[in-house]
Amino acid sequence: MDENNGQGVLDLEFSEWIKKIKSGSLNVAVIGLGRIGLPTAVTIAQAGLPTVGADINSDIVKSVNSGRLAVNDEPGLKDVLHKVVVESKKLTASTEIDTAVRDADVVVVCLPTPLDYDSENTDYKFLLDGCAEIAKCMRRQSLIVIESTVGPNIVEDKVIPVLERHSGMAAGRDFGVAACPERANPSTIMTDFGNIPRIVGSINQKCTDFAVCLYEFVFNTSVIPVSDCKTANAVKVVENVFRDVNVAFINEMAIFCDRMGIDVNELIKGCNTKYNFIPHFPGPGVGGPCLPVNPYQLLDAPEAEDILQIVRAAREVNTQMPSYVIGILTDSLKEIDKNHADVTVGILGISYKPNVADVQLTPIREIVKRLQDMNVKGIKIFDPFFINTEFSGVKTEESLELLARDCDVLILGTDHDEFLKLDYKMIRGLMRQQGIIIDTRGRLSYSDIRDAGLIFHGIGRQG
Ligand code: SAJ
Repeated sequence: MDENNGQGVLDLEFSEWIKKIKSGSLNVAVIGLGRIGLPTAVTIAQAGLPTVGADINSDIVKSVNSGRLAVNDEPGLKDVLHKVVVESKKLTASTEIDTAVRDADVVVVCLPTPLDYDSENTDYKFLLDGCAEIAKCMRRQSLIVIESTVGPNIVEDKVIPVLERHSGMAAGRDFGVAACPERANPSTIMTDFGNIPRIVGSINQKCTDFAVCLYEFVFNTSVIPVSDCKTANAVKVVENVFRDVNVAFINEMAIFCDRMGIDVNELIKGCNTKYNFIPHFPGPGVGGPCLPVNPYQLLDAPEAEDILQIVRAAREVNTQMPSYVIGILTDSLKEIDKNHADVTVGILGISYKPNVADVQLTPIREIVKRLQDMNVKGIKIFDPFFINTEFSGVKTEESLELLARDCDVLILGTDHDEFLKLDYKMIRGLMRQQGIIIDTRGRLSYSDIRDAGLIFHGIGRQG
């Protein structure tokens, strides 16, 4: 008999649910201890709830159970992990899903939903296989919360059927399902948890009420209930697709500026004097775990089949930006009467966005691949977050100076803070004659580069 006299938590009255949470006797499982899952499990345990995390990666499980981080790249996570594992002992981890789920009142699912780039479909295998395992051992009247980012149709059309088929139970009658998609950003997750509101939808009012109460208690942030799972999941993907579309818009405006002889930075600055303009900035393409993936999660839905042209067009624009950068390089070589085979190209920055060590779907990978296909004489890379590693078959340099030495062209791929104030005279001295700098991020000073005797090009930039 469990402490609820054989009842499951969803049999409880709301007042009993609150009591169970506040007394720290609500058992929680977190399935998937990756970028989001581990900070989520740690935060739930930090709120005093006994939490068991599960991950197929035994190294992650081992490091969690020792209170150590395998990779310490999330500010604020390390200390809290140690506290909840070693001191309060509220968090343990296992490689077995049933060890985590069998005593759990709530199961939070943080499994990856990566994009299969060739088919442009999201790969839901990890999520659905994980849910099948959960279904086999989940408790009657437990609450399953999907945090993984999925298309708006996925929980209702795929996840719930898998949970029902492998448990022999009926959603709503025998167990609850809610969606609370993660909204934290890599490198600021632990602060985002308390600052960014959460959106919760579920299959019935009781599950919504219970999930809202749990997330408000654990994450100490505002939790917005919506009508159902599909609405919650639509909010998450649409807020990022909005960003992808806006980036595509400004990328296309930058290309138009190149043809018009308008400086896109001046254009954006002018537009931004209007209260309802939301500034976005041109770049070499769109990377990261979210923006290049979320549009396809919308487009995957059968209901999207003959519509969402703007979403599709935005993806077209953003995925062709690496080619546009290569075009700028090709045109600039004509100015110095050189061709690809004569030049060594240096890449400044490979992360998908500034000041993070993250190359997930970075557009710079496509730029390096295009340079390799063009058989340029040499390719060099420097990124302060990736010293002495290898990226797309290229060993990264230890310093900016080693990168610039004997380069003909430098391409700014990522606007890390340390690239924003470069000593262009020093760089010119290291580069070969008539050095070219291509700024794909619109962040470098045209005049400083020109004054140092270097050729400058950018996306939509005019001197
Ligand atoms: N990008 C541009 N121009 C822009 C904005 C972004 O080219 O004006 C590019 C970036 O260089 C990057 C990609 O788009 O390659 C994505 O940039 P991002 O700032 O959206 O960074 P992400 O992928 O880390 O997005 C996450 C999202 N958060 C979640 O999904 C939970 C996004 O909603 C946030 O707005 C973003 O973090 C953030 O603001 O940090």
